[in-house]
Amino acid sequence: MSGDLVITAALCGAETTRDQAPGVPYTPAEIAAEARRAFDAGARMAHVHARWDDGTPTQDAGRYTETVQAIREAAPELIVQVSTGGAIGMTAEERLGSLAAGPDMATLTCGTVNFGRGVFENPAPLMLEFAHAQLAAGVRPELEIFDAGHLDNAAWLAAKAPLEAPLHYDLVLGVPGGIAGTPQNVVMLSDRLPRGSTWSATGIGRSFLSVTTAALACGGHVRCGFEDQVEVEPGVPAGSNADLIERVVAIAKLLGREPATPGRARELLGLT
Ligand code: KMH
Ligand code: ZN
Repeated sequence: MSGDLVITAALCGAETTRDQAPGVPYTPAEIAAEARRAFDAGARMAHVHARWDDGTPTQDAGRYTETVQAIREAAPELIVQVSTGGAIGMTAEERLGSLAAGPDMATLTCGTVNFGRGVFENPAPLMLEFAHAQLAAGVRPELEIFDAGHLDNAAWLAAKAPLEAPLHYDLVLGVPGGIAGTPQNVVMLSDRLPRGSTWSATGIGRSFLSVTTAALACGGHVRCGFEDQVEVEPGVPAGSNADLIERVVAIAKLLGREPATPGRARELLGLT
């Protein structure tokens, strides 16, 4: 029987460095190899950030295209979702560079949020601009929710832009500055989503276990990877994204859930 779980591998992010985890991939070839390992471990979607060879984050269209092509060659069945969040301080125009890579999906953050010592800026006009850019590119959005009020912003956006319901959301909990990574918050946020929505949850850092377990128990999907966690247990860095994905698969199994086939994952996320 096919499972109903879509695990997203957030392969490198924009902020995680090799000082934190030596296995963080930077180049297109490294990111593609990690994508393959992630797929083999049970991931069905890759959340992609591009980096230059020295690890500097970039939204450069050419670098993204190279990275996405390498992923598609290494793991053709993986759903490819690019970031339009980029890194703190990037302009809106810069951030939209990733759409040129021809992804299946792209992130769309539903509001401004403190982000560690910085501010991740997503004012209303930017949200609308990004929604229209994604519609024009034929890319399905994933609405990123970093705080409870972002759900209200998402509802505002869905009323202003012709986004096709049901929409897919990622609840990101545990960012310093955003909503705390607790099981109660997973229940509260997922309960507030419009009926019929699909959703995943991401527990940043050590909120991983409680957020992941709550999401799995509530019928949600899960995102994990070097962008979100660097340790498989306190003090032990993951060697690969696959280590983090295997942990989700193990918890899921205990809760009677298993990864969807690649085709089922596309159906579940409205990509067919
Ligand atoms: N790097 C963060 C500031 C996304 O990918 O859409 C934003 C981020 C969200 O990673
Ligand atoms: Zn990201």
